[in-house]
Amino acid sequence: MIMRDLPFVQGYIHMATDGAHQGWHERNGGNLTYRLTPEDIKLAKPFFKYDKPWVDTTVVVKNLGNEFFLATGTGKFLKNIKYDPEGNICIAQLNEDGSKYRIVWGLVNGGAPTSEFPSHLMNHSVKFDATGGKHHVIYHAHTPAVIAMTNVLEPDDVKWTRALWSSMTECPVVFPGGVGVLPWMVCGGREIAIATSELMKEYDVAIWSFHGTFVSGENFDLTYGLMHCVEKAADIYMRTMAAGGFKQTMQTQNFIDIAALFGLTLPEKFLKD
Ligand code: 2HA
Ligand code: ZN
Repeated sequence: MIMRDLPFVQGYIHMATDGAHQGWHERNGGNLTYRLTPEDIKLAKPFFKYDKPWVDTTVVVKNLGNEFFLATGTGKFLKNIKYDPEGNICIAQLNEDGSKYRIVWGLVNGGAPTSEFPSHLMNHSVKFDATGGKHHVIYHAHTPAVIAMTNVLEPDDVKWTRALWSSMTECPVVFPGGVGVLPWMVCGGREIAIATSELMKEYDVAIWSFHGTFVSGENFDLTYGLMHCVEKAADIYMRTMAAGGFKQTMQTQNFIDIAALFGLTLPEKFLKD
């Protein structure tokens, strides 16, 4: 068996490929990170090499000390991962206090983890605490309908959550916590990492105005499905706007009924008329 055959690497490759087919990853747009389980580490360890230098993470994520992450390489195209995983993705190990990382596998032609690695790490850190270690996947995509929607709807968590929930009945079931929205910020840096991780304390979805979407989830399927659901709802919203706007839509009572049927708790702030 080689590294690319391991189940978690296969899951990663499938997700990146599916996202590319959706049109969410033009050029080197978007990135995906996965925190390895103890079982993954056991399988992958024989392939690790410890000859690369430690590099500053620019953010300190103490609760992730010694964890391993499978990550997209910076500048790499997600569509190419399936043809050459070793050249386009890497596994990075964090040091004891979560302030540095080193590449232990992959990026065989050189390179570094995604430019959004600080945001990914901070999101992993927040979600690790919030879910008791259940969440393993952080995914960033350049989702066209969501980006278009940031041109027409102000960055307000309540307005966005209601707009998306109202666009498709499944939405409150798939993201009962709602979505958080950031105004435009410089990408790739510490500030946007901190702002996104603040939203991730409350939500599994963070929208970056004029840029794209960040989501967090337990595994590849659920995280991809969340991204897909948010993007589809945004697409329906934009189609409706293009067709002359909403003539009728879902009401607060409809959400309350869905919550009762599915045993969900929907935050009060999204249930005001
Ligand atoms: O990886 O998507 O936000 C390229 C990006 C930066
Ligand atoms: Zn991006």
